[in-house]
Amino acid sequence: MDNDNKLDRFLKLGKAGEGTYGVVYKAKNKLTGKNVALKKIKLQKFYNKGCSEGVPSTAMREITLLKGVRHSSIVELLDVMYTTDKLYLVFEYLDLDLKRYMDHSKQPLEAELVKNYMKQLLDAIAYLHSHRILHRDLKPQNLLVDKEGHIKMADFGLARSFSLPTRTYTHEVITMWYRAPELLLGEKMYCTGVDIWSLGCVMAEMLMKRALFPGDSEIDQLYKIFRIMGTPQEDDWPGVQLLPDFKAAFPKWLPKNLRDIVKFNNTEEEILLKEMLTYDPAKRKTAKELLKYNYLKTAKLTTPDLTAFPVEETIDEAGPS
Ligand code: INR
Repeated sequence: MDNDNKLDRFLKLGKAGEGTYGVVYKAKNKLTGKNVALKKIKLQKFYNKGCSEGVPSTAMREITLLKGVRHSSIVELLDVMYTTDKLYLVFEYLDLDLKRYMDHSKQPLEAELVKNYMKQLLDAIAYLHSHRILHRDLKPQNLLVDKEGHIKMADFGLARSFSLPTRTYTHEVITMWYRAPELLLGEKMYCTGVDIWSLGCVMAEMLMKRALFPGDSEIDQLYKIFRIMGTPQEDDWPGVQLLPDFKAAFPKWLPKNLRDIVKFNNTEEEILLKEMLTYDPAKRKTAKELLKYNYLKTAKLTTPDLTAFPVEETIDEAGPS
């Protein structure tokens, strides 16, 4: 199949965003009239080492994996096109990400909307983890929302085939606000708990309308966590002092009550968030366990308030009249 011709099936409508590895365009499938997200990834020479036809085998393996992922709360990878120096990933398209939605809303998200989103996100994470896939970079920018109340994860999985970067392809700094403490302390054997921590940070942000731990460097990130959660100790997190980047000289902060920082709507909400922000990754509940919590039993599809987001007019199938 000639991939250059395949690309002609899409009409680029404009830039949607910039992911970690490449620019994302809003595009239209000329045949079906459906909008898609077209993600262009420039392949560096490095990735081509030892690979036939210029396609990095690790990336291709990962993409094969992604194509097998099917969940209502994960953006669907529809197609993959590649040339010698570029990869094009075709995804389903959603008009808005959670970061923009939160930036534009005047208040913290409604309790019912937070619950709705948490149910869908934990469901998606349980699905990914059951397929032994870690997202590793959950954050509001990677969570796409629609007007019906769905939320979908994007920009995941690829992070595994390319090593954890510190900057995007345009040299933008990658946020550490959602990074789990075990990662910040240099744990190499991290597991599914890293995604639960990130999701906890996202939940707190939906309730506060600002980030819970907005660090601007690795040490600032750790200290932002420590100042609220307390400096981790051996009694609540056995083995923490043995992690590569743990320092005996860390200031010893006492834990604050999260209730004094996050304005909870009810106790069940507070219980769920506290579980997700448990220090010891071994004690942190899994997505499957959290899905059994009472809080989520009453979750239902709740629509976001999109009055501040007029639906932008795009060229439709018939073209401009
Ligand atoms: C929007 C994005 C809407 N939709 C930014 C965006 C602003 C407004 O990145 C996006 C995507 C979409 C998107 O609709 N589908 C996907 C991004 C990505 C994958 S990725 C799929 O992987 O994060 O670049």
